[in-house]
Amino acid sequence: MNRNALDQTARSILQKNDRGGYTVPTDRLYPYQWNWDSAFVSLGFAGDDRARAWQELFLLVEGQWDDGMIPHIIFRQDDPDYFPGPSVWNTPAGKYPTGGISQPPVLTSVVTDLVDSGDETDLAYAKKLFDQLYRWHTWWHHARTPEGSSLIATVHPWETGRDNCPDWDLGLDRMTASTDLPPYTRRDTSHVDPSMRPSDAQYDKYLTIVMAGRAVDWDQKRLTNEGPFAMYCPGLIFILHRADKDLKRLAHRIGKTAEADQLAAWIAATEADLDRIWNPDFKAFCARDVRSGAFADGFSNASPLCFYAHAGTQDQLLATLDHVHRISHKVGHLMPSWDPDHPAFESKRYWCGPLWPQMNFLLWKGLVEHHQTYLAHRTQNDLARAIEASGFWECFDPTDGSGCVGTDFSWTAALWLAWLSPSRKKAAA
Ligand code: 9WN
Repeated sequence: MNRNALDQTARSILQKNDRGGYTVPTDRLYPYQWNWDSAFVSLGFAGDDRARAWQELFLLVEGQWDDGMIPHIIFRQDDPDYFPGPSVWNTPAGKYPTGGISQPPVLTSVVTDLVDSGDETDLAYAKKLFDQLYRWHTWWHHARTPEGSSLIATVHPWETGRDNCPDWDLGLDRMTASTDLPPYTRRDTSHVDPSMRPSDAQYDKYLTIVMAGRAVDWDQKRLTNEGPFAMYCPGLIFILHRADKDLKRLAHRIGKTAEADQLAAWIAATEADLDRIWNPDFKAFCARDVRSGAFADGFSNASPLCFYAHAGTQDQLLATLDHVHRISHKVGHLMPSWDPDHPAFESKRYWCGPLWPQMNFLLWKGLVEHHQTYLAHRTQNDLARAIEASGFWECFDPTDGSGCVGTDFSWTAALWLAWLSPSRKKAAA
């Protein structure tokens, strides 16, 4: 398909997935508003309609909990197409029912991107969102920090946005699936090819963690300290670290001095503790089990987000580049979600191999900001080629660029418009 036609298709996908001010990731498979999906989608609207871009974000923060968490899903209606729905999560009543965990805080950096590429109206919108964003950052740094750690951990693979990445096998293998799970029917496997989705055994464990959240009445600090699963995720840590820095800049700009000081303290504490996720044998930032201290032993597409976060020593960044170069020779399309040299690599199974548009975008930003021109070009151009050849899929097989899992996907369409299309407008600059 030629590039002008792709612009039109991308716009029509966003229109089709628009549910009146917020956008579902794709029809049927994911029929609700998801947290980091909406952040990327906002960039896609921003080139044509700034007000609509901001509306996406304002509707997302409507899901914020009293404790500050902005949840990973907002259930504005009950839709039998998705499992697990609101009655399974059974979270405390807010304006809407929601999921009981969060997702990578890209939202903050999208807000500051819109301010950087915008005008006084954008700044006014950002000011209105500031307090809610700051409360969310406070929540991460309090509710998700295990005893003695300045790095945040996660309690559920879904919270990382990288559901069945082999990164999580360590933590999932340590826990046992509850034998008391109510009988349930997965819905995802009836919408898409089941061989591209997580396994049933993984779903039993995902559900077991949800039940553990319910058992502590969704007390998030308790879930972090006592829950069945606790792992450090380089993706979450690096995305929050960048978001802390971006929010600090905004805080200074709008005169929120005390908040800027607190953000500076979190930034310094994260930097001082970063070796906690540096795997010295593998020489990369890797996921790590909180309770056993064991490291994952493969390179994921979250490992090189140290560039996006502007974190790590010179030696750590160089070793990370060596891994990205190694992998760039193994696949036709950078950046696979899991290491092609690892036995758990599967080129079409969700987070076990496929390349993900939103992860490429974050990695590209980091590489550009570090003047890594060749690899930056690969992450951008390899994805553009895959979209041109295959369409707007949720993710792509990195070996041949064919599409995987969901079709007509919102973040793929949005990032095409904001970042990949030759006719792109300023939003994601
Ligand atoms: C669970 C919506 C979401 C993305 C995640 C992706 C997938 C959900 C699922 O879909 O997760 O949150 O049911 O598989 O892994 O990154 O936000 O697009």
